[in-house]
Amino acid sequence: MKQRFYLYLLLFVLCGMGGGRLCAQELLTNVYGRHYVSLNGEWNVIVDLYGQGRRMQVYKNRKPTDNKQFYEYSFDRGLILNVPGDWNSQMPELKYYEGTVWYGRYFQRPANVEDERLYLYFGAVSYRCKVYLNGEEIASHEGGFTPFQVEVTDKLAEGDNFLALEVNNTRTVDAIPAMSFDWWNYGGITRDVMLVSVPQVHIADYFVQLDKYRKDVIHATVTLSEAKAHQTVQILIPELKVRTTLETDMNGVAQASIPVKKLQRWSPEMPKLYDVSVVSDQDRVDEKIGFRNLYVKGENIYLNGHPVFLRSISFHEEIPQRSGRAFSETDAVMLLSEAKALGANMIRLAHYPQNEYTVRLAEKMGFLLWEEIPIWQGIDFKNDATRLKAGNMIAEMVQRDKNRCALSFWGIANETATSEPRNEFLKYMKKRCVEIDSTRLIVAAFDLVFFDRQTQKFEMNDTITNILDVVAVNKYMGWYHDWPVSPDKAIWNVASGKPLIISEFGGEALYGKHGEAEKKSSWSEDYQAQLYKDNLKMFENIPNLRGTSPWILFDFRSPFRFHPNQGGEWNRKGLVSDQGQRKKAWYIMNEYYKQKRLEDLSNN
Ligand code: GCB
Repeated sequence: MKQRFYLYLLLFVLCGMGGGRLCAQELLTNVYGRHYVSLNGEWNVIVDLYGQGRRMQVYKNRKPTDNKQFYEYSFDRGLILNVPGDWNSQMPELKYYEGTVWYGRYFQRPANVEDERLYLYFGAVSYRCKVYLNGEEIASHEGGFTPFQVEVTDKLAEGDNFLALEVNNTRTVDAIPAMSFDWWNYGGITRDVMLVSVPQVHIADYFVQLDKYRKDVIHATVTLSEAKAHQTVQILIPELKVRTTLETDMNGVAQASIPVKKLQRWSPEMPKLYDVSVVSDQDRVDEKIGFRNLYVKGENIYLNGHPVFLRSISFHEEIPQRSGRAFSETDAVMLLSEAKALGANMIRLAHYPQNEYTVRLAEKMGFLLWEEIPIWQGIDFKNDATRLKAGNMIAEMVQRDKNRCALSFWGIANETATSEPRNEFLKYMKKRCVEIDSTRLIVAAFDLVFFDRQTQKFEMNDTITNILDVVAVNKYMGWYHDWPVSPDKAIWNVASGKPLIISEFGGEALYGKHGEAEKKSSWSEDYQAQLYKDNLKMFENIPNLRGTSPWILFDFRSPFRFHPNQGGEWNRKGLVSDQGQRKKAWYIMNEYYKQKRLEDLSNN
């Protein structure tokens, strides 16, 4: 209940800041498990380079009704873009476009939904947008990687309705991420759009998971859309013979701890999922949920009671061959299959929440997940509005994925430097996570580890690590940093007492380029391979190392860097090229992960 109060409070504050404008509303849990009509497909668009569309009221989609009228802006017979999809990869003219694009389409009010409540749901719109229905502004949202919804029950006309979105991806100092970042700034309606229908009094939210430590108790919380007491709600897990009836309190919330026997826990080796149904008087939501225990004790991370080494890998939400943002199940298969082949048991979803197809498929395939919001360098930590926005983003991420047992880490920041405003900001991020879900491990990635000449060790001074369960370090030894001592002598004394993950390391190589293993600027696979060997050697000297995540699985597009000899704006740190070819370093990592897996299996 407390969570909902904070969420409403935040929505109130944010709406107030928007000059009383409308904001998106609290998210329904598991939209894919509801009745919905897809609004994906071809949308008409207007590229609004000079920002004239609002003044011209393009969202009204007016047509001349007499001989004297004309409208200079029109969706008719104009450009077409596919939704979902970024605009940059769909038209050569839009490759670098940063600005506003108007999207418009008609849709029909579905039949037989007179008694239902209807929500427009957007999986992600990059980066900010306003939603207009039949000429009226009904919502706005900021944040390119998290979903939002708006209720339209009383706003839909019979028959045709015109939906317009004003989408803008201009980088600004108060945004998240801010002015520069090392990936492509794709704009557009990049994920599914749905018209979701639910009963009048529906299951707004549920959270079902195994106890953090015990394998014989499942905790369930169900929240109805109305604050109604004494409503019955059922949790059904047929395979476990669970058929538990709960009763709501005066806030419409029902809770129970359900004893279970012979539960098969989810793990990367055996990613077992159960059919779970949440049933109320008027509503029913079905889905697959896995159950596992995950906690930290001392310097170890325990999965189902056994210490685990995280064989992680990162990728951006991008299909390099298509040079565009990933958005479908087919895309998820391609990204995750390569991670599986590498031998990974975890994905660090870089650097923002990725689409639900990826998250759900990863869970099914047996990957633990680290999910973060793009608090990536350069964030304006002193700006209260930025803090509130980031808090909103992190809440949307946690709200969307809290029922995924694969989700192990909420990442609250990447590469930030210590300061009082930064500390307050990150504490607030943690608070927003914990209000919704206090069970996941909280992590942040740091880059300010240095080699102390006196102690002859790698050290880090950042007290914010006290609020984290697990500390992560991005360290590019052999690439951005030269070796101060030989790799076998590079001893670490960082975050002792807690588990440490090397969340990034690596270097650039162009697939097929060989020779000069000593020279960084050779951009050769041989240099990259040697760098990997050296880093793996160093990892033996990190006593609390409990996971590694090389940067990165695939070469990715990034205007952050220009290499004429590398094919332009690419970050070539991939273990796999943009065309899907494995570089030498891939095989080194593959061997390392095979060995780490065997060690874990023999210890358990
Ligand atoms: C980092 C960032 C990552 C970059 C990477 C690089 O530390 O976290 O987003 O892409 O370095 O390649 O420099």
